[in-house]
Amino acid sequence: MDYRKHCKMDWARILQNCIGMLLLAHMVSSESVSEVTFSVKEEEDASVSIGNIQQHLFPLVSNGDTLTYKFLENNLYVTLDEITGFLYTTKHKLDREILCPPDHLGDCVLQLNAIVMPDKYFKMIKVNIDIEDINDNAPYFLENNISLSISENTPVGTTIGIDHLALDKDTGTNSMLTYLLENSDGFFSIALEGESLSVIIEKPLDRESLDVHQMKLIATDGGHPSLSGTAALNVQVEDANDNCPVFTSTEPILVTIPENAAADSIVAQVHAADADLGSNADIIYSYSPRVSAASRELFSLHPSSGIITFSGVVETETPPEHKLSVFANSAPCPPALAVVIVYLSQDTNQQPVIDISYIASLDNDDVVLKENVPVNTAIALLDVIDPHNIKGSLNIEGDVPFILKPHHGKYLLLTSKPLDFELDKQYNVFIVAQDANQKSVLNKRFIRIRVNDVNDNAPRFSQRSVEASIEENNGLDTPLIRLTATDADSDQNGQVVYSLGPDAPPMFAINTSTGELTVSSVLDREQQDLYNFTVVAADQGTPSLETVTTVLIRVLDQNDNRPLFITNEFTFFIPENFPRLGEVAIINVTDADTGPNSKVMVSILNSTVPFVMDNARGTLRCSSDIDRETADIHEIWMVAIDGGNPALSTTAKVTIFVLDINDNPPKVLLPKNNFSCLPIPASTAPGATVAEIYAIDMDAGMNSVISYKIIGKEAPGLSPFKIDSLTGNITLQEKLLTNHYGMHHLFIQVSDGGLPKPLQSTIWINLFVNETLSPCVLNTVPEGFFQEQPLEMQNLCGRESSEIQCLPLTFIVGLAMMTASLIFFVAGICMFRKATVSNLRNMNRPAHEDAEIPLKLNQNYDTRDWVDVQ
Ligand SMILES: *[C@@H]1O[C@H](CO)[C@@H](O)[C@H](O)[C@H]1NC(C)=O
Ligand SMILES: *[C@@H]1O[C@H](CO)[C@@H](O)[C@H](O)[C@H]1NC(C)=O
Ligand SMILES: *[C@@H]1O[C@H](CO)[C@@H](O)[C@H](O)[C@H]1NC(C)=O
Ligand SMILES: *[C@@H]1O[C@H](CO)[C@@H](O)[C@H](O)[C@H]1NC(C)=O
Ligand SMILES: *[C@@H]1O[C@H](CO)[C@@H](O)[C@H](O)[C@H]1NC(C)=O
Ligand SMILES: *[C@@H]1O[C@H](CO)[C@@H](O)[C@H](O)[C@H]1NC(C)=O
Ligand SMILES: *[C@@H]1O[C@H](CO)[C@@H](O)[C@H](O)[C@H]1NC(C)=O
Ligand SMILES: CC(=O)N[C@H]1CO[C@H](CO)[C@@H](O)[C@@H]1O
Repeated sequence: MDYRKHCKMDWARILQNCIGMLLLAHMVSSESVSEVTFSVKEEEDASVSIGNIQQHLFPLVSNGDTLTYKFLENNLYVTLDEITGFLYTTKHKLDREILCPPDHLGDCVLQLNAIVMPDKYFKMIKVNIDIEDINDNAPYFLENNISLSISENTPVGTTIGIDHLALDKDTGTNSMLTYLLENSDGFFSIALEGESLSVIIEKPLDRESLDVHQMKLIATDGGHPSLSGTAALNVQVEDANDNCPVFTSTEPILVTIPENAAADSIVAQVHAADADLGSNADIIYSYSPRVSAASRELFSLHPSSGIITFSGVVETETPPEHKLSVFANSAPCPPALAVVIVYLSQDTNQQPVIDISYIASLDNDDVVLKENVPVNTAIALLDVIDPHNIKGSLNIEGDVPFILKPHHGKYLLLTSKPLDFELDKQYNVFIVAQDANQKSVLNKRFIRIRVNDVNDNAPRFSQRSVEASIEENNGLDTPLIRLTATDADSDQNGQVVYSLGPDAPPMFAINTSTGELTVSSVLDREQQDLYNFTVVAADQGTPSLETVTTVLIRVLDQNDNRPLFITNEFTFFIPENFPRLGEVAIINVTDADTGPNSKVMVSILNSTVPFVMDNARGTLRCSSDIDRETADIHEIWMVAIDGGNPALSTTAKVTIFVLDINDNPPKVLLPKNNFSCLPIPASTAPGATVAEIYAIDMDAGMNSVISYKIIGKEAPGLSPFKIDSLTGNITLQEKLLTNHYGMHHLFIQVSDGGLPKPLQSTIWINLFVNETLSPCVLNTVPEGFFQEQPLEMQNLCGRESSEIQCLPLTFIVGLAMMTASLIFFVAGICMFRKATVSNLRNMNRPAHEDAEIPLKLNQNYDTRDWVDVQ
């Protein structure tokens, strides 16, 4: 500033002198004024010749006359030789940078006025000395220690603006600066674009390997030889990962405003964007420390909006140009730099002023609107005070949901669209006064409109329905699932409270604030495997808005149920000679669990039984021959095991009664063979039992009831012997006479009572009748014989009713018992057939099995079982 002032005064003096000279020049004839121009390099030593005035004059001097030359005014820098007319430099060096201040435009010319004497040759000469710039000033940095901090993950290629242009007092190429970075090791380069200098990252930074890069920034001018200035450039690598603010425009913003612009009018707005979210994207704008105090006073920068407003207080010495370097700070990023250059124009025209009267309520100078205000809500009344009647108009800049509507010569600011707090919480509305052509902005005002929340959003569940599952036999107060609903409103209006719907079973509970659903009792899948109920999310606005979602809780199975046989003791009846792999019975097993826990395998515990379990069909089958005569009852144990882990099991007892089939013919035990012979004394009394036949039958019931009959004899004719069909006792019928003497062969049929076809065996009974008892020896029996009766099935008592009386009482009792057991048996068969009906029906069965087989009552059989089974 000092040199500038000094310079100004210098020029004022020169100007004064000039005016004096001009007045003088008016007195002399205009022809007597001429102008010469010399040029001299600045900073020359003393007594360097600049040029000669005389050379520029016509040789109009008479003989013997000598001309003398003289400067009109005193000056320090140039002397004029009175005689020769030569101009010389003095010990006061011509310093172009002092004589012509840096902002001086055009050539730097020292203007002097010389006069030529004597009077008869009087002439005024305007001497212009063009001071040529030499590269005598080295570039310099205002700060010789520049510090930057850069986040280590700032990507390669990022440009970081630095407000550290070097200065050079020379002009022209002598002040054209180029910049060079030394010791950067390839990490950084420096770039100059227009007015802004920036550091460019060339290689990925790694704070862990090098946290401070100490480099040298060199500015070199374009002189010959060139000069340079240096500054230390230290880059601190910050350990952070963040996006950094970036100014939307890298070009300097050039603004011209009238000096007398209204106070608080908006000059410009800088805008930087940070790709981060939330508070990481907050940007604070600040002036670079190099912005002068005067500029700061004149232009205030709003730290959050980046709006620069004009204070309106312009002093006479306020410089016309203001370079405002604005940093966008977002820790820990290095600040981004934008440059705003404001020129104060001395246009004396008064600009139109925008006057705002607010209609809507204000809070801290901001307009506050509820988000649900209708379209066309009036916000403010605006007026243009236009002293010079420019006839401009008011307009809103940019795309905002507000319009200006002319209103009795003023303007109403109205809402033009529905507002939504959830979309935009705040609007910066710029009102501009423009001239009639809408070309230039004459004035600009700014209204900040804040939107207040109204409860216009109901909570929203992220899913329409929610599903969760829990294993049965859960612990108490087990957390099931956390429901979350969001509400786009703010504060109370957005605060969500959860509750259970009216259809929720009492064992469920929900935490009103966290939405965590819990179950407070032990669940049993076998009772209920699915719970389907609603959960309500309500906000806290007035009135409150709510949303309902459906919750589906599936109860998962645990192996907590044993397999169950339908009874613990099964009783089945099968006929002997049952076919191999024939189905004995269906073994029903149930398991209340599900999945593998309910897959039941049934097996037989006894290893050596003629039965197998067919799990594929759930049937018990025969595995080998069943012979009632070997075993008429099988008691086996079965176990049912489910597929759970650990598995559960149940055992059941299965009793299988083997029903008789007439598969054994009677076996004659006595006499031993066909050749046994019995002597009968002739004196034997009639009616005496002379011989007995004893036969047995392995079968049971009627199948083992044996009857005897004489079916043939030798010799033919009337035989004195008769056989008791029930006991097999042979008795003498009449007194033996001599004609009876000799051998009697009786062919006896021993028959059982099986139906429909009894089984028989035959035996010869040989009786030798003689006067004396003598041993009887037999070697042969008759080959053929007289068949007494046709071989056929006979009722026990014969067909004639007259023969009934022959039956002894015991037989009738036996018959009654047999009838009774037959009834039980029929009932048993019905049971048995009921269980096996479908299978048995299709089976190829031997014909005799259709017969009704009476049961033989024995110690292994107990009628009590019948009661049990039924
Ligand atoms: C430059 O500044 C840094 C940090 O502010 C400091 O460490 C360094 O010593 C300074 N260098 C000079 C030459 O002043
Ligand atoms: C809801 O959950 C919160 C956070 O876990 C807890 O502090 C609060 O006690 C719970 N409320 C109920 C009623 O359990
Ligand atoms: C749950 O109940 C709702 C309403 O009663 C019904 O629409 C839905 O189908 C049910 N979901 C299931 C899986 O049963
Ligand atoms: C036994 O199982 C069969 C076939 O699975 C079924 O039809 C029948 O009803 C069951 N019987 C009982 C008593 O559960
Ligand atoms: C089968 O095993 C049970 C118990 O071990 C036993 O009481 C029963 O007599 C056995 N049955 C057969 C036919 O071996
Ligand atoms: C006795 O002879 C008859 C006829 O030859 C024969 O069928 C029967 O088996 C014989 N009985 C015995 C016990 O040898
Ligand atoms: C058959 O003979 C045996 C032996 O002599 C005798 O004990 C039995 O009482 C006789 N039976 C009849 C019905 O006479
Ligand atoms: C065949 C046989 O032994 N016959 C005898 C019958 O009895 C008389 C007299 O007692 C004997 O003389 C026979 O030999």
